[in-house]
Amino acid sequence: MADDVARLKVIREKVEAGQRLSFEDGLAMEESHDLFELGSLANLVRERLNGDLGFYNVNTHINPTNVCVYTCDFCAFRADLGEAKAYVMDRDQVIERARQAASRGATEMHIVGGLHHKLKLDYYIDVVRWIKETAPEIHVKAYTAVEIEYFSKITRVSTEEVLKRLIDAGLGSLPGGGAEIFHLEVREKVCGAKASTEQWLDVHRTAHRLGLHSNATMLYGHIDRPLHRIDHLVRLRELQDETGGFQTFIPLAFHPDNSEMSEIPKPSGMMDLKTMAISRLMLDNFPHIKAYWVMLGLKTAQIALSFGADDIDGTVVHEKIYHEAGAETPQEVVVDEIRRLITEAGRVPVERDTLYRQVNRGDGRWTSGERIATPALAVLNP
Ligand code: V47
Ligand code: SF4
Repeated sequence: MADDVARLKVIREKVEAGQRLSFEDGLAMEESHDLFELGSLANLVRERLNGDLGFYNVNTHINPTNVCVYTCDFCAFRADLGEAKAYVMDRDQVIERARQAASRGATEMHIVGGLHHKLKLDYYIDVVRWIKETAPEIHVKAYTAVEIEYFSKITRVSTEEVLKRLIDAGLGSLPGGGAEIFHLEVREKVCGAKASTEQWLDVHRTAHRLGLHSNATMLYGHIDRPLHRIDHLVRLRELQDETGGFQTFIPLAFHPDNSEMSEIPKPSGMMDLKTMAISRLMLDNFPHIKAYWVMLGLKTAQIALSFGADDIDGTVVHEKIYHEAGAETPQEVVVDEIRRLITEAGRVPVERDTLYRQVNRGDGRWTSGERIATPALAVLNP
């Protein structure tokens, strides 16, 4: 206990001085039970970077197919070819989704899906094109690094070329999925067949070089241990030092239902908030940390706004990945409810677009304004 207090005191001094925390500091925070001190430190960094702002967006999810060649242990979403629940969306269905999204005033469509045994890269490119042709104003945040790597493998063209073809079709940025846990001890066990850690990082490096922004995630609360999580965060921090292309980090809480790891309990509230705080503290060069309410639940996501998070994602519609794994959150939360939760948490609600520009609404139309700056990043990482 005395040790814990002494170690957190040193960590506080570093955080107050704007110094980078080490791998060992990360492990010390993982070992600590002082949730309030960790939260207070994370809040300090959160307010330094994003003041009192609480971001949200108006978005929709689309999962073009659930058929997947891979069999990640944690996944309740995937289906085999020919299985009853297997589906592939056709052009009309995608266009209908884009129309619905546009009529709801969505600024973003988030695409993620399975890696189908037979579909060609052209299908995945068409999905982006169909959306942009239907709703050119909507930002398409599409395909995880795992998907990009798979497209490259099946077409035998480089990931750079795959990204360029998607950009030509209207791709705006990459979501953060597929990162899971980078450490080999875990990755090999839970999702060994898909893109490796190096491949995941390299797709993001390439995307950043091509001018795309991207997000990053970490799937925690299954067989991962403190060492694996800190290793994951440090690897992301290193790539961000190199490229500066990441916008947001999203810790994803494991949902066990209907997965191969259904015997593992859901992460506790303590673990959710600790992981949020430690992520904010270790990822000093990431502008934003997202408390994805769909997986955390609205109540924890709201509290997370005081434990390092500055964003609670959007009015997500048609989310399948978590709901098939047992998420009990509603499919859509209306804007008024999101704003109320943010305000009640003592933050100022700001609707952002995918690239963190303030969204202005009026007469049923919306426009993006200026990018919202996080000036303290420049001070922390000159
Ligand atoms: O990569 C799959 C995860 C991810 C389960 O970039 C599971 O803004 C928990 O990455 N329990 C896809 N997690 C979703 C994703 C995401 C979500 C929200 C916002 C953004 C963003 C990205 O979902 C997968 C995997 O890590 N996942 N199954 C499960 N049972
Ligand atoms: Fe396939 Fe993604 Fe599910 Fe893994 S997590 S089985 S890659 S759909």
